[in-house]
Amino acid sequence: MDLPYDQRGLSTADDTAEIAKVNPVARVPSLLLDDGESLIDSSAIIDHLLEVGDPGHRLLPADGAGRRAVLRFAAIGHGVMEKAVSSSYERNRRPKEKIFDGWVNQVEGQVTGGLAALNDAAAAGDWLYGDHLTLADINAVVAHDFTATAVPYLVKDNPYPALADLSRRCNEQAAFADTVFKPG
Ligand SMILES: N[C@@H](CCC(=O)N[C@@H](CS)C(=O)NCC(=O)O)C(=O)O
Repeated sequence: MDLPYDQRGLSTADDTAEIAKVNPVARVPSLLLDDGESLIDSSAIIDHLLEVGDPGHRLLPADGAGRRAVLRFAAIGHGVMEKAVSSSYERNRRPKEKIFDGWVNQVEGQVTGGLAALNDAAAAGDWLYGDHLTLADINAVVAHDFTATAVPYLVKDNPYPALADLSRRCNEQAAFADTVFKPG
């Protein structure tokens, strides 16, 4: 959207007090507006950014079946990311002997269920909805790419080829490529 912003990388494990200053439940992402208002949860942040940056409703139809379809795909992508985070926490934030494989399998099944649904939709056409990129594609690509970072073995051997291809096409654009996480 070409909206200017500054990004601060804070860790939910180490910077809890700092994050809690803008979000009482100490989670990221949070967006601080210029007047100090804080928006919390990516859905509320996206809602605001679309209002400001997409007045023509190109990324999310204003109403009707199109809006519902895009929000449904976006929610699947969002769910995939939440469950990939859950898997990562279960495996990485517990002492080894307290990791419960049954729970890891459960949440990873939710990740792969969501990715499979997005892959089926990606296989049906150039874009998940309509004839151009929407929030549905953005969330699907971010979900795919985030899974590749947080739970890489779930996307090993290219099990979601249409989704991977959508990701490849989108990442040819700077708007996607510039957001790739670079551990620093
Ligand atoms: N529904 C939230 C989920 C965000 C999320 O999972 N954030 C993690 C990122 S590591 C977090 O804040 N974890 C710390 C916690 O949940 O306590 C959103 O979309 O913003």
